[in-house]
Amino acid sequence: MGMRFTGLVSFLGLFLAFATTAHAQSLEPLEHSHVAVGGKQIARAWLTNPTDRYRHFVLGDEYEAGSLVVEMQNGERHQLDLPENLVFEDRHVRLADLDKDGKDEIVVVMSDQKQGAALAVFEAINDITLIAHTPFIGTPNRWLNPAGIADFDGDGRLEIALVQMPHLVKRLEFWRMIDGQLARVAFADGFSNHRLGSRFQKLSAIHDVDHDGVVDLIIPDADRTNLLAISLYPENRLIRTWEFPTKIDGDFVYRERNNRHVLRVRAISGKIHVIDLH
Ligand SMILES: [Ca+2]
Ligand SMILES: [Ca+2]
Ligand SMILES: [Ca+2]
Repeated sequence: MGMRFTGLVSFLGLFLAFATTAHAQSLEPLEHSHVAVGGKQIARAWLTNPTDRYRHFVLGDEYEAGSLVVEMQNGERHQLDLPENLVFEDRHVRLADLDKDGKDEIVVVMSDQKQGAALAVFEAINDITLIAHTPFIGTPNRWLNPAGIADFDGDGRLEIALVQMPHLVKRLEFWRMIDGQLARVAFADGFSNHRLGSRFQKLSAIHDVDHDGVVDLIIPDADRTNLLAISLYPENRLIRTWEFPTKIDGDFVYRERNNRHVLRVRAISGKIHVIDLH
């Protein structure tokens, strides 16, 4: 497995690097997608070039993105066009310095026609290059939804939280870049951060719920009727539960107000619940 995975990464990296040439195609952000704004070498990054070649449509629109565009702080733009077997099954790109080299990496869900989704990490310096990805799920039309990037265990390195198959398996996983590879460092079943067919992917928030100096992940349980706070420090555990009268739906809004943090969580009824996190 290890060798096969390593070989795949190398091959894919080569292919994708080769595909990043200048293009005259539209660079407009994908409809219903979000442009990421960076403070390091990347100014902005977004998904573009809608395609219906991967007929899963888990995010409610009958397209996915075929390309990724990165605008650097110096004004240069790079575009990466995926090969026909792949799409970006995502409406967000996330910028984070996963390897602590002072430059942001790009974190995005990439799906294969035959193997379903993986979480991919791209480098953008003079070009866009795939540097790591989680193993593809292995079956078409199986998806994962990222849940947040933060130092969840207080070791100074970032972890990426994601839910594998949020409509089926509902497994929360934490991954970290170690020696250029993504390694899974923790997982637990019983979580979901997406409703099938919904455009909303941000059913999660990052906050130090128990005030121990290490941030925790706030995320719904498997049927989205309880909101849970999960801590990886000093051990993996559930630290708080908020019960909801109906299913949780819609992007969470996290705000600081008068030195207090509040989380606005929408129920599927449309009612907004305001949680005071202190
Ligand atoms: Ca970096
Ligand atoms: Ca960490
Ligand atoms: Ca904490």
